[in-house]
Amino acid sequence: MIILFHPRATKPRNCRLPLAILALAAVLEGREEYEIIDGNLDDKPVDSILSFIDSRKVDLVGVSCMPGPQMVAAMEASREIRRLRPHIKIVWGGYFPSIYPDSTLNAKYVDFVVRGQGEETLLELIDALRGKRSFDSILGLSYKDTFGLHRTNAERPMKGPDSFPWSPFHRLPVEQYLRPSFFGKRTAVHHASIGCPFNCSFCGVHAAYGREERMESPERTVDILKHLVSKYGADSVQFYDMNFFLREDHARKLMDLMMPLNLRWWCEGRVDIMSRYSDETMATIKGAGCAMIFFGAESGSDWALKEMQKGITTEQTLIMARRTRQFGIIPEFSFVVGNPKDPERDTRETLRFIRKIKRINPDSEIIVQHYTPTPQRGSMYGDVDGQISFPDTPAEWATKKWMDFTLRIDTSAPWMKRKTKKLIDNFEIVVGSRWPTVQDIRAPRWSRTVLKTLSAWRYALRIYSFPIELQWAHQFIQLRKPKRESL
Ligand code: B12
Repeated sequence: MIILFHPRATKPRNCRLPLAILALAAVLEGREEYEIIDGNLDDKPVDSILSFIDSRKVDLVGVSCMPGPQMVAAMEASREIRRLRPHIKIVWGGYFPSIYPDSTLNAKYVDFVVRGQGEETLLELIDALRGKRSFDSILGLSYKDTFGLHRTNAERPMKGPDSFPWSPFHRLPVEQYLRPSFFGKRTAVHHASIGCPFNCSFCGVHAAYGREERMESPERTVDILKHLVSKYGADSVQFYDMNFFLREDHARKLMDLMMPLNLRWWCEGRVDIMSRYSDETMATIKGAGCAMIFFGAESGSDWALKEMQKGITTEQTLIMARRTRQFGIIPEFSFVVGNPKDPERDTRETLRFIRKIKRINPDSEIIVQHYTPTPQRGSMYGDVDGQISFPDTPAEWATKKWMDFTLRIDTSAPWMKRKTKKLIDNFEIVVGSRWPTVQDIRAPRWSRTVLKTLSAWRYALRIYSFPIELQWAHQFIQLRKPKRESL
């Protein structure tokens, strides 16, 4: 038997379908005996895993994790399983081990790491554990050999979602994952592509997957959505693809097929791609139920965008601020402020730029985060010319310093002056109070009024320092932070 374990990543009220585990379950279905344990629903996942180990023949525990609190939960559970049942093999997969395979393997409780797309690597690993093939023949696998040395096999070429079977939704209590959100009463999640063809220097997606994106066929996306609507009553959906829109013809086809489903939805897009879409396509996107699009605007400085290899311009961001307003779609613009090249200038220019966006489209949701590098595939140094040396073990990643780094709260980066960091944090609280996010459906109307009133003068006069009254107000009014919301 194989155990697929999804450690806790969110508060139970924010939990969503564990897509990684479902993708792996899809290839095990009908082929292997397996169980899914989701720490977001199960308060004592280790006990559940141990009881399977004690009552069945378990060949492997597969742990999925992304950087952040989920990695900490993965670490604690794996450590405990290793301590109590040392004979059980443990494999980690997902964004954390894919980006940091060596740090992951340095942990005594991890035997294997699956990098990038996991379906075929997992099946081949199971075969190898049964002596049917050798570990060194498995693409995308890192492991410890008999001497304890790390072995890193070549990358596995990626396959499109259509190459794999559908997720076995019936293996989970799907209803419990369809949570109320700004988009609807029962919001589902879906990933209609995999990977990303762009090369943004700070992003973890190509670090984990390489530079490719494979789209699911529009027909299959819509069949899956139909299933979620008819069987489980989904009325809205969040698409988790890095780029939900790549080719305009693909987008048009998908929109036409989605239209009859009457879903309200959210997705991620790029300003360079969408600023080139025709008005007709934009109207079709709106007509198919698009309520909000997340754009990585990243910076208000074109030189910083170039530094990040983002491939967009500030002008394209402004165009999308205008176009989303024209078509009645809420844009969510995310910024990673404090570029290492000149953090002060980047911060100054980006804060000014955000004000400009707000003038063009006051409905824009603004996400302000600190510029946080991710080590890239093949990079000789940790990152940023060796200025950051990344932790060697999951335990070190779990310390407060590195958790703040991962969550983009405080990078403690050598290039960032305290003064600049404070300015970014203060601006974030002022802009977030002046325009409280619409996505917090639990916040009462009065709380928004209080925050708007308290912050109006600061925003108008550009006085961001010492926002003590706002910090105080936020202690009573727990407004969800877009993006970090979800934890
Ligand atoms: C959904 C999502 C979330 C959800 C939670 C998802 C979950 N695990 O429950 C929420 C919103 C909570 C979230 C939060 C965060 N996230 Co997030 N998230 C994503 C997102 C949009 C999609 C992930 C997904 O579902 N993919 C679909 C599945 C099918 O793919 P997959 O996860 O890669 O799984 C495949 C392989 O990795 C592998 N695999 C995975 N697990 C396993 C296990 C085994 C045993 C095996 C063999 C294989 C395997 O096989 C799978 C199938 O091929 C990605 C971006 C993206 N589009 O990928 C960012 C992303 C993973 N998140 C990221 C980040 C940074 C965060 C946060 C730290 C953000 C923040 N500032 O707070 C938090 C921390 C979360 C936590 N609690 O630890 C980064 C990570 C990279 C990095 N630079 O560190 C990403 C890449 C976004 C980005 N571009 O920066 N996130």
